[in-house]
Amino acid sequence: MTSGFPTWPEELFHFYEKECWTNETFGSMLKDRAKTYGEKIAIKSNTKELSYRELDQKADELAAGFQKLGLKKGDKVVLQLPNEAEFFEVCFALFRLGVLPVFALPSHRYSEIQYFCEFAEAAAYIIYDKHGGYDYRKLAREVQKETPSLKHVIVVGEAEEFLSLSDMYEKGASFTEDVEPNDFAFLQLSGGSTGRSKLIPRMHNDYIYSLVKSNEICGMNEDSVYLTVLPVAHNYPLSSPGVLGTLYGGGKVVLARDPSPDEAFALIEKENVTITGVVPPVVLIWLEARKTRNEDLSSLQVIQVGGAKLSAEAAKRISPAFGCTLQQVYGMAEGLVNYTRLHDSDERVIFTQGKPMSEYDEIRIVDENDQIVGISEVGELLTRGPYTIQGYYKGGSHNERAFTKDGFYRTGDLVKVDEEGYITVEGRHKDQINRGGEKIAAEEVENHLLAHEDVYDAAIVSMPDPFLGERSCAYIIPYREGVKAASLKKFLKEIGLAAFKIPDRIEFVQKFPQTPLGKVDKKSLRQMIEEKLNQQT
Ligand code: J2J
Repeated sequence: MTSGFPTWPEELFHFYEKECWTNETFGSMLKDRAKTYGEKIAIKSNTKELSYRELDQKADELAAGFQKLGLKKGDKVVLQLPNEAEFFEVCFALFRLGVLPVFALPSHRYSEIQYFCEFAEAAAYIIYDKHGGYDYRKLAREVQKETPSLKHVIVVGEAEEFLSLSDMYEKGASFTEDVEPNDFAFLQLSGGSTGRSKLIPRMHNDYIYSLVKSNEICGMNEDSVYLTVLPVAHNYPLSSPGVLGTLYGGGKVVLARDPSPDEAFALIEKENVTITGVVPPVVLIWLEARKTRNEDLSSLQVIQVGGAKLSAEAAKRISPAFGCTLQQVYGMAEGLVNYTRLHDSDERVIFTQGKPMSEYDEIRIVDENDQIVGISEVGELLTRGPYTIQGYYKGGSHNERAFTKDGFYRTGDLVKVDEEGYITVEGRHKDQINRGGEKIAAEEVENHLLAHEDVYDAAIVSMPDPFLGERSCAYIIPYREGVKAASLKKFLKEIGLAAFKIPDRIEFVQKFPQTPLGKVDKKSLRQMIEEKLNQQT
């Protein structure tokens, strides 16, 4: 494997290898499931249905096609596909070939994609032609101009001057993989807090272990039908237990184009969906919609809510409204995932974000000096375990700040833990906005704003929002009077920043409040905007 990947401490590695990991690869897992389940439907999208046998076959044919194109073990490929069956054909093909996909989101634009391609030295970029009214080929043209490593752009649909995915299948090919369970399988994206998104390297072994544990806790089996309403490249719908957990368990994955009640409720009724995972704003919309709509949702056994804090008021309404179990999920693409258990008391399910899924997850709650705090006291959550990374890809000195010397990941989340290990998320000390589950690294957007000729300084903070939980507010010190918020937003859009990162609100000020150490006092800025919002209502 090429450099840039963290090495695990040998002792820990051998311990997990013995105690936890199943020593499978994604490729071997799919082969086994194809043998067991054959013509059973694995994936159903709006346009396509694939049995386990077909998915396995397509993955082989594509792996052979990608190999013929010159992609080889250790290469990286930026993958930006919506919730369609091709996502999995491509993914499993790359897994078999040992090529690592970087899981970009459909909402990413030039700024993010160009960075991922360059940073990962991606050999290929795989896209849909058009989706959600956006033409990804236009983006590919711009990115390819700037990225010498990017040899191929492969398009699902109308390829124009690029390669068409449909020409890549080597019909009837079978493919023998040369991949080990301890190889890194893909690069997931971090929410980030400093600068750009970091890339998270996950191994076949550690990720598959997270599927095994998720399946146990979420009751997944071959009768499970999982509805994917969030963008599938997110770690949560991919693995908690998500699409990959469902396939591991031999169930059926149903892909929704979006989380609207029109789409989701119709699919739950038609496909007899048993479990789905959403973020808090989606469940709020569903709760409202449920009052007036009459689809039969009785197949639903579990609604998972995670990605951002669910209010206790909303949590209380979910089981009565949908006649099923609520499961809170608090996880992170770096590893650790916590679940409330399906038979937990209402109290637990409403007020906590669950407990770690593995008995081998280690949890430390510490104060600012890294001293362990007492039970039920709030502190930062540090964690280490059999599926939590030991470092970011090419993380450099950032790895030293993000991990302790003994390999604990600093989550940046402020939590408290009760006697039985259940965690409640109380806040965050990382400089990030959690906009309804979408994470925004303040510094990334601030740096872009600082590139504007009228901006002397910029500080981005969260502001409370009844629907998304948080939205973003940019405080700006301008060089001159008369600068307009709209022109700054337009500037960010034009440099190709994903829409969810563009500040929801911009406030102009003469100076920023400062901490005693002379840093921007973001706590005061958050209070300032909160007071202003309160006065307006
Ligand atoms: C409060 N904050 C939460 C929750 C995540 C399962 C579920 C979610 C993610 C995810 C994931 C939260 N309450 N229930 O990868 O496998 C915030 C925390 C956390 C950060 C991680 C999974 N659930 N969060 O959201 O990598 O701040 O993963 O550290 O996108 O989201 O974000 P991400």
